Amino acid sequence: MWNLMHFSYHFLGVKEFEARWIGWAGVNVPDEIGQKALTRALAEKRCIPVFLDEEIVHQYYNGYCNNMLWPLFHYLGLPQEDRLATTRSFQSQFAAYKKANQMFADVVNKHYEEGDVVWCHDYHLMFLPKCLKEHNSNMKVGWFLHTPFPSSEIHRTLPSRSELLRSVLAADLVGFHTYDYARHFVSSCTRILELEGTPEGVEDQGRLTRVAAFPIGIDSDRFIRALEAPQVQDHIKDLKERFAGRKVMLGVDRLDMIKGIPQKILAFEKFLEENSLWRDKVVLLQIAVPTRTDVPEYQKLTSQVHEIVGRINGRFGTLTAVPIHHLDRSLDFHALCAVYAVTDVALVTSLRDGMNLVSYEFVACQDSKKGVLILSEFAGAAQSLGAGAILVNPWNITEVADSIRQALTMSCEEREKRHRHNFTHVTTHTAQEWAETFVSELNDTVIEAQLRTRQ
Ligand code: ADQ
Repeated sequence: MWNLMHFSYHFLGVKEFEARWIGWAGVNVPDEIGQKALTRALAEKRCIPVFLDEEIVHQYYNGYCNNMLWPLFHYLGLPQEDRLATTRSFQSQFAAYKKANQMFADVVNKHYEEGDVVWCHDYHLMFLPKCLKEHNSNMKVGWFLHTPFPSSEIHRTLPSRSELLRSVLAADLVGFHTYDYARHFVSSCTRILELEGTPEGVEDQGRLTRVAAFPIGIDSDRFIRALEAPQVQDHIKDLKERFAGRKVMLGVDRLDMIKGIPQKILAFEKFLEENSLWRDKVVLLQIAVPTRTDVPEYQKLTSQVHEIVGRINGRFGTLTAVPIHHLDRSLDFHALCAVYAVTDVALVTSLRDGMNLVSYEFVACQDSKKGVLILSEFAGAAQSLGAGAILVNPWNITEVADSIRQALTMSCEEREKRHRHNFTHVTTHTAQEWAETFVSELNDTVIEAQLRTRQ
């Protein structure tokens, strides 16, 4: 889990990171001997584990993070049956959230060396900047959100709305994928906390927290290089044989409510309904890696997707072929690159998504084929890849079905033009550049406490 990065940052003419990672190991290790062994094993990878017990994980990670903040930040209401229960358990879950964040802070403080900068990641750690600054006001602290930050009208429904905003504002630099998310955050601070928003960020009694957009990217070279690897070429050959004579459409998602997988499959059904000539000429590969499998809402989603896929395959399948291949698992890196490379049309229909890196990975693997990207207007990526993609409202399955037809019949020139735009973006706005820009801006912030010492 990517919870926190803890950097020693050296500026030696060439920028390079010497990073240490601090994060929850994702497993319960109750005994001290086990904890010591895991700590030693992870040290080689420069990772430092935080140990959370089962009850904290239940209340903090499954509860407050994934049952409260995750749906709220993606504009998805709580499920009807969970509403009252969540309202009742809010206090204990928020207490666990703060406790867990303090446990992260204790580990950071133990390993912190003067000159380090600390980069906190995501909605799991909104309370961390405050914990760190209370312990050491000279520490440079950044916080980055990987999800959308919702409109202030949504954020103000959170019982802990003010406390969370104030904790994040303790950071020196606060980053989001898009300007919209940054703007929503600043509006929440001005409306809920009555602070002053400035073009640089948010000001509270003379102290400025800088707020800005830092759109993430991928390591595009890694994908482009992988396409030359023999294993990937073998996979490509197999897939081409397997789907010869049919256009390949692709969805790659974590099986999560926000990814709009049922909506995507229903749109594909509508396309098949309305375009009978395409029925045996197109196949949809939906690769959905299960996540948060112990959360009932995710179990329901899995059953719902299986039911829809079964119905459509029963309806449009033949003795020799089915229109949808649905896999409930992840693919290894080489297989994933091969699938991206043979795809004619990628379908990203997130109902909301901070950025969506699948769309970037698809574009990186498409320099020979120049396939079409159909992309939700509610994914952060719509702001960077919108000019090359076909943008859709994923809630409107008629519109998505029409865009599938448009993509499948698009001229080579048009595909080339759109692909060129996106490929240039993906290969120039990389993950490395994203990290360097954030850390360099964080380094450049001047901490109020240091200013006072200089005066
Ligand atoms: P995610 O919600 O996980 O990330 P995304 O950005 O699409 O979404 O990244 C998913 C990653 O998992 C990709 O690298 C993809 O290749 C991989 N993946 C997904 N399904 C897979 C499968 N079936 N098999 C193999 N690999 C699979 C969160 C936010 C996003 C934001 C990122 C980064 O929700 O909005 O873009 O963080 O900030």
